[in-house]
Amino acid sequence: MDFKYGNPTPEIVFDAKNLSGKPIEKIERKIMDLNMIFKDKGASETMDQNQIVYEVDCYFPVENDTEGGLFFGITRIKPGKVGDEYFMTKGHFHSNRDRGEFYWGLEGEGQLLLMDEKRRARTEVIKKGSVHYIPGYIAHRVVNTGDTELSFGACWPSDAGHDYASIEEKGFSIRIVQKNGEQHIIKE
Ligand code: S6P
Ligand code: ZN
Repeated sequence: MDFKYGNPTPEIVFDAKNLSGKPIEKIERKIMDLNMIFKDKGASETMDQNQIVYEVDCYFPVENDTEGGLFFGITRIKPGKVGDEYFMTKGHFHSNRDRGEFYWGLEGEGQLLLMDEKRRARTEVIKKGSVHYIPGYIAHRVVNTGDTELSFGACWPSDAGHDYASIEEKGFSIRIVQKNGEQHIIKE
């Protein structure tokens, strides 16, 4: 690594729309990848399975599982609903449960769902300028409750790993749905 002062070229640059610079890994999640997370399976099955729900641009400067390293990402969630439930990320615990993470809002508005291993859940409003510290042992999911794209940044340890299976199996204990034009939190 080059430590000279004033290197004019940043490793990567980001805005609310994308991440660029060094090789960026791009992940797309479509309705077909997310049928199991929404409450209304009938509604998701009738939708265009190729419709993109969210995209993630990731910068992995070190190998996966490196102790002491960090990863960086930008997630963009489209506006939309499956039945009355807003588009959202899969959500996960970290495989190494004690690893934390930062999220920060870039554009749009939504809710960050946080849930501990006893399934106690709470929400934080995520929007431009909001910063969210997600401690270890806490599952996290973001829901786009607005009618524009919601984008947010994330920084997490390179040895955190992702446990999606626990969420696919049991879900979160709360969901965010729209009723009479307003967002509501419902308990499972
Ligand atoms: C990684 C970090 C984010 C998510 C992204 C998509 O630890 O939390 O980059 O990967 O927001 O969410 P999910 O739940 O599908 O990984
Ligand atoms: Zn995470």
